[in-house]
Amino acid sequence: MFLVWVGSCVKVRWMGSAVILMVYFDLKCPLSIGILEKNVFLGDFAMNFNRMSSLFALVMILLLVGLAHSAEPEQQVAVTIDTAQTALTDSSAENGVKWIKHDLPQQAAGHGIGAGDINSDGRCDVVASNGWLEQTAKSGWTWHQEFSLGSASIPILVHDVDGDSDSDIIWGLGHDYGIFWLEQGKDEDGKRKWQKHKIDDSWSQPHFMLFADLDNDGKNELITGKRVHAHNGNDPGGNDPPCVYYYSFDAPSKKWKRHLLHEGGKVGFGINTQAKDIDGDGDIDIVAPGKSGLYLIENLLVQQDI
Ligand SMILES: [Ca+2]
Ligand SMILES: [Ca+2]
Ligand SMILES: [Ca+2]
Ligand SMILES: [Ca+2]
Repeated sequence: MFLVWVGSCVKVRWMGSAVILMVYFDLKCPLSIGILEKNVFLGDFAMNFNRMSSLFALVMILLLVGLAHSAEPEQQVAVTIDTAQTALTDSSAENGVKWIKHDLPQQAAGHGIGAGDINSDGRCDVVASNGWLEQTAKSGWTWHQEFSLGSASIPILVHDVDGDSDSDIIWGLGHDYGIFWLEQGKDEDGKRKWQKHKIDDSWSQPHFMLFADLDNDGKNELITGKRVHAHNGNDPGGNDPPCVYYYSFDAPSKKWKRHLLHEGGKVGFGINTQAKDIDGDGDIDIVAPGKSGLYLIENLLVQQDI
């Protein structure tokens, strides 16, 4: 396709993604409106000047360009970079909070990230898809390539699942089926080893998960849900109905029990679900934003007038 630009092209949100809306001429049609996403041409809406008056065509152009410019701008936080001190200043924070940049080893780069004290030395470590970064006493990092989680959720959770005082790992496959946990243990030589257990692989795209005590028993439950259209429907099970569940762990049997929070509707997870007592009645509720909308899942455990 041969393109000649005749107006501005603008960045807008469309179907949950950032796209470029452009007005152009091509050889087949004098005037077209097209959509471009990450260098991939998605389609166009052609108009023929021969069948329209010039005045009407001009009005259409102005309306479309005006609509594009009035689209909601992406929220931006201004960040200035002080290269001499490798410090970042967040202008949205009061009193000018400064962030000092620390480079982490590249082995930790990939899909999925989490943090927690893996080796119980009191220092927080970083967990990645293919291993974990041990924070050393001198603020350095040592890479341990001890497992392979796949395209893991964000976050990967570090938690002592079985209550034996060492940290285990919980994650979901953010773009496939499956929620799992890695049990930490030791082999005959005292060397750390990991054993993989399945929690649930009956639904796909558990891209985000969190802990909260939903039943007020003093122990946190694992809460997660389907990230609706995590890859715009192209992941395995990507067009299956949304769902939200929480899971409780029974230590003697080492089994997880699934509890239903939502099925059969539109409520799913995005990438930043929160668990808070929104209505102040003494139980934890869930606020779930995502591509299918923004939802409050109200906990009815405690029902009292407030
Ligand atoms: Ca540690
Ligand atoms: Ca453990
Ligand atoms: Ca609980
Ligand atoms: Ca509540």
